[in-house]
Amino acid sequence: MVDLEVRRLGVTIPSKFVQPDGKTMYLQANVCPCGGGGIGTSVYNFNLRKLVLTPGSDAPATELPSDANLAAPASGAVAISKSSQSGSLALLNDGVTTGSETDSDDEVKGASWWGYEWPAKHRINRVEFTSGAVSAQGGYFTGRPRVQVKVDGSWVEVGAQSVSPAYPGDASAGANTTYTLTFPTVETDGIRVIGLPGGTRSFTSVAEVAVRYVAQLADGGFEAFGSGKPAWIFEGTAANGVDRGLGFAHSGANNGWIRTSGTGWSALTQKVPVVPGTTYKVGSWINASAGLPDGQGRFGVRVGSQDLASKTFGASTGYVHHEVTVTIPAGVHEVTVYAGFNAPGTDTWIQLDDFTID
Ligand SMILES: [Ca+2]
Ligand SMILES: [Ca+2]
Repeated sequence: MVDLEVRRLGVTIPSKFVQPDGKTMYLQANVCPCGGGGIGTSVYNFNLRKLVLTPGSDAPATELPSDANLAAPASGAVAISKSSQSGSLALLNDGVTTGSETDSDDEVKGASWWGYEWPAKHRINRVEFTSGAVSAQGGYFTGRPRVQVKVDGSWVEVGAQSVSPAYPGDASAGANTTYTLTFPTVETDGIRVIGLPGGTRSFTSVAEVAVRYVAQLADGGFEAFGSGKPAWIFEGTAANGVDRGLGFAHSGANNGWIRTSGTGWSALTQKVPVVPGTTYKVGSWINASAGLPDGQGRFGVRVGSQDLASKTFGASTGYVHHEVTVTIPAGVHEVTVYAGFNAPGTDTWIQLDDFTID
């Protein structure tokens, strides 16, 4: 469980140094002084790096939503990066958001990344990335960093990602600044924040990367990016989608929509992790067309097909805020937030935006 940059010479794991547990050993590698790796020297060195192997497990993830950092050292998380200027990534998960490590390595890199691999799978829906030092030479991403997870050994972009605050994509991203990336729950044994490094020396910096599985709604404002699975699921037979930059949003550029001339129930839904016994306020903004009869729109929270709390609505002349308060029953760790309507058989639509859970 270690990310090795093996562009080195004479890579060996000498059996002399394999420890009695059979899992702890030392990796020996050299870099040619003529290649820039040994400035001020003219000889190869004997360089050992400790290597600890942990057998992997394919067992399903078991954690429930909490505020715990799943990348804390006790989790067995192994920090990974493109490069490490100091040679140690211990700063990534020491719980301290000051300090700085960089992947400055005199290479014009196509990508920089900071993250973790674990010997077992975890449920994850939030990454808090804190930058390190920033200068004109580097320390920031050009454009927006993205979250990728390991799927069957390959890195795959996570869908429906949101970042808060917005990432500027230049040096104004700032030093020791935390950006929270949220997305629908994924189950994985590897995660990283990746992007194009900026600055005249092409590198990024980091002070901390925290990984969590929390009670949260993903892409409540329909502004998310990422090519993977969407946050919202549609149920029913109506036409539906996302308006992008059409001026119909409650806030931002985008909103969800459902429209039909038919009949029957149609809704957007999302499964949301929750903590039993906790009381949540769940909100949405919905604009319903003139054709929607009173009481035929419904916004709420359910477990399976059982409503925990809901509120009906009809036609409106603009966005209306709907909110329900729900206390999660014992033993329930996931609820479904939904908003939709029973269609009257004439052209009817709703626009949806800014779902929240607090
Ligand atoms: Ca740290
Ligand atoms: Ca929006």
